[in-house]
Amino acid sequence: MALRNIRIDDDPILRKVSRPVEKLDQRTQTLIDDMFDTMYDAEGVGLAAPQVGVLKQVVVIDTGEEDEKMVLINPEIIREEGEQRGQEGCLSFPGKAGFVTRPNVVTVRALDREGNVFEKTGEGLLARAFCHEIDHLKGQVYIDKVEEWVKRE
Ligand code: GNR
Ligand code: NI
Repeated sequence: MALRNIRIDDDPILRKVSRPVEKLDQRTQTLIDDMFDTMYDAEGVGLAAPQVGVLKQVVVIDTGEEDEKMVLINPEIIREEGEQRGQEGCLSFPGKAGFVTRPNVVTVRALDREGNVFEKTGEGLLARAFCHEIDHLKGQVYIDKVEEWVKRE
């Protein structure tokens, strides 16, 4: 169990583009384990490597729905369908939430932690998480896509 520091707010690393993983070495496996530990500790449903300061295309997701503990390496969105408008938050922007429109159904192609290619279709929150995390790998953050901020007292 090892926690990594989550980069927040104006940390410039959050705006940088991540590089594809070329070989799934021990460093990457440890990164994945630490990302799960960090995500569960912070009670997030997903985490992208740049959020812990590593500019590699690695994402972990666990929405708490049926497909638990997903690892996505070098992910790409290959299909999008429909539209959903819903609330989004980000561990890198604590204390904020806003409404963002996303596709309602999203299919990704990625490598799992063993390096096997897989495709996965998600709907609702999982589709939203796919979009949110893949945006992180491109240096894009949800705060630039918010249509309406959620008011907090
Ligand atoms: O914990 C998180 N919740 C969330 C809610 C709606 C849409 C996306 C997310 S991802 C976020 C964790 C995070 O910051 N991942 O990058
Ligand atoms: Ni985020």
